Amino acid sequence: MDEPRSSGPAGAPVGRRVVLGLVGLGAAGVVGGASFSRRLSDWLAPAELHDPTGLLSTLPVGPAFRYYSVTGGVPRRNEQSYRLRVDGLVAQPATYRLSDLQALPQTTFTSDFHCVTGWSVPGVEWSGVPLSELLDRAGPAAPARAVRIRSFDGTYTESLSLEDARLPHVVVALRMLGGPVSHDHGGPVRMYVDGHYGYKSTKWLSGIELTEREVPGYWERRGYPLEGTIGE
Ligand SMILES: Nc1nc2c(c(=O)[nH]1)N[C@H]1C(S)=C(S)[C@@H](COP(=O)(O)O)O[C@H]1N2
Ligand SMILES: [Mo]
Repeated sequence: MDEPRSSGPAGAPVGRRVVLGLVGLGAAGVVGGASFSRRLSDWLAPAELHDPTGLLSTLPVGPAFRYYSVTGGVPRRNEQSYRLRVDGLVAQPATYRLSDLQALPQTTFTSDFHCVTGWSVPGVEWSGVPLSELLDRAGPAAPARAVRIRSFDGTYTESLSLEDARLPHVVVALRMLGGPVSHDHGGPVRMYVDGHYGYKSTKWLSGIELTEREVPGYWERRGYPLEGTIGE
């Protein structure tokens, strides 16, 4: 890893102790190199880190998520108001409440998160219901080849081939980073599609519709690849 050289927002040099502290928090690999050439405004405060001294928030970079939303405001859904609809080309359409999803088998795993624009967060823990579980319960009809995913932000959509949708680490995520998925991260329920760029992981999940073919999603209509596999 390159030794980062940088200065804080006020021009104060970022000391070696702070840098080593970041490394101690598991930030190695995202601190330094090309990251430091990014504009300060491209980075949010690393709100996901424990930062008892407040020192980290003076750094222009960190292994932190950006909070993305293509819409201005997103309504809040909670235990009472949350619903997930599974329908389309299925034998058994269903509506799940948060408690229904919590009662289903869960899977937990850790993976690196990659946004296609270049930022990554290493070692993120996810838990949720495998999408394959919901698909099995719905019983896809013979012509179904894809899923269309909707968000209760009212705008964002995504799609996956049925094959990708059945991979074990494609989850309807209820937990992320050791707690319930926060509103800003797309809670109470979001998608996490492992092995694919972040745009495939729809936040504020509201609908899963089985379709005959993949319908390009929000970013795909704006030029992102339909497949979205990391490294391709
Ligand atoms: N509903 C919705 N889902 C979304 C997005 C969005 O703008 N709206 N952005 C996508 C992109 S491009 C990325 S990288 C991730 C970012 O997740 P985060 O906001 O939890 O960091 O969410 C994805 N899912
Ligand atoms: Mo992204």
